[in-house]
Amino acid sequence: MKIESLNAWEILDSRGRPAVAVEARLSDGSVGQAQTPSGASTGKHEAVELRDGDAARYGGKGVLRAVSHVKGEIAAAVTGLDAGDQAGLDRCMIELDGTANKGRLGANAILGVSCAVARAAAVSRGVELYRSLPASGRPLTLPVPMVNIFSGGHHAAHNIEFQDFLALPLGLPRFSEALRAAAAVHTAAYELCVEAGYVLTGVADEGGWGPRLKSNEEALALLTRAIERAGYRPGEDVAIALDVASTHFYKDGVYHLRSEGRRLDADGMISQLAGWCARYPVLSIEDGLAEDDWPHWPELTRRLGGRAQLIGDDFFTTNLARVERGIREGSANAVLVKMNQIGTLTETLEVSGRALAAGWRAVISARSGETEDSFLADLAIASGAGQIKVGSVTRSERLAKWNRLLELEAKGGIEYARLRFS
Ligand code: 2PG
Ligand code: MG
Repeated sequence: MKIESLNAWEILDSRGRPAVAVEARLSDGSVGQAQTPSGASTGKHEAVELRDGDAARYGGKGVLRAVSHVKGEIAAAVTGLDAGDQAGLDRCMIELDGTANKGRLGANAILGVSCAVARAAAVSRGVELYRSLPASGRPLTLPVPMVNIFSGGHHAAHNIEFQDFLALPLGLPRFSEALRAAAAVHTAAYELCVEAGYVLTGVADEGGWGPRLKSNEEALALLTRAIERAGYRPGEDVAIALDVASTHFYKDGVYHLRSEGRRLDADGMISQLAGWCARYPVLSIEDGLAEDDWPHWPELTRRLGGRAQLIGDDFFTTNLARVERGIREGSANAVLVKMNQIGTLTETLEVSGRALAAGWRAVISARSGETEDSFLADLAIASGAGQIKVGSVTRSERLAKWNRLLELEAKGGIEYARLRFS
């Protein structure tokens, strides 16, 4: 089956900002659509999300240029290519763009095409998307969910510095049981906040709670109590995962934990995280240090790597060269994998595959700006990564992914990925 035509248009994401939708049509009549996500706490090494910059439309955030690149240059280049050859399609678009960061055509344009064609190919083959995606060489697994309970930082008006306090239901036997545990923790967290007198009038960007807590540590204490209140054993049934997103409160060698009244250098930050890991059931820390703090990441991993997974998000930006350096230098032991940080499906799978081959863990992740596209759920299964982070258990752009995983669990035939921390 060959690519016959592409169409694209501007849609809105979960923050009401423009995103790219692409439809690919194949020679046998198969059709596939995809929608692109968008981050708020972006790393500076991410591929470029092309925005129009025309202040008269969506404050400059329109994506009509990316849309016209799909319908014009990209369509002209990829029409007639074999839709079953994902690597060939992605290589063609990378070469057509010609920049190191996809800044000319836009990673949003390129990723939209990459995923829409993958979907159309699955339709053409008559199989579920996860069965049609390029084989990772690893067993297909239903991933363990990482579920946002409290938000801070860029996702909740900077109430506290850390961006995500997540439930990691690692001790449950099935995906649906793990998600149910996370939902129970989410409800318990709400009750605890109300009892403590916090005003909860809405949810944060990813559907979790964003109360005006006094400090990051208060969020850790509340989440631990919420796990207990929901009837689970902290650290055994349900652990805590943190996205510190520290790049966003790091300046000139100093980590500014304003809510804690502390200004820490990298060593101080590592000790602070180690202290919290000892007092609370924290088993996963993302971006504990800043995106270019290469000299200190190996020390963080030496200190905490025996107990916790140390994930690079803004640090690695789903970029193979950065992950290779991280592996060489022992900088971390896990990578966050976001398709739009790099801009093609092939490169995304390369990064998760490389991390897993090095004995690291990989977490397939959504962005804070999302759509109803559930592609990520199938990607998490196909990659064999074993973990997925999608936000909370509210808001339909999040549920599109969770509900797709529930559907695939119900249909059977895919093992659940158990996570073990020593
Ligand atoms: C992150 C993501 C998702 P954003 O930092 O991991 O939680 O946020 O998409 O804003 O980068
Ligand atoms: Mg992050």
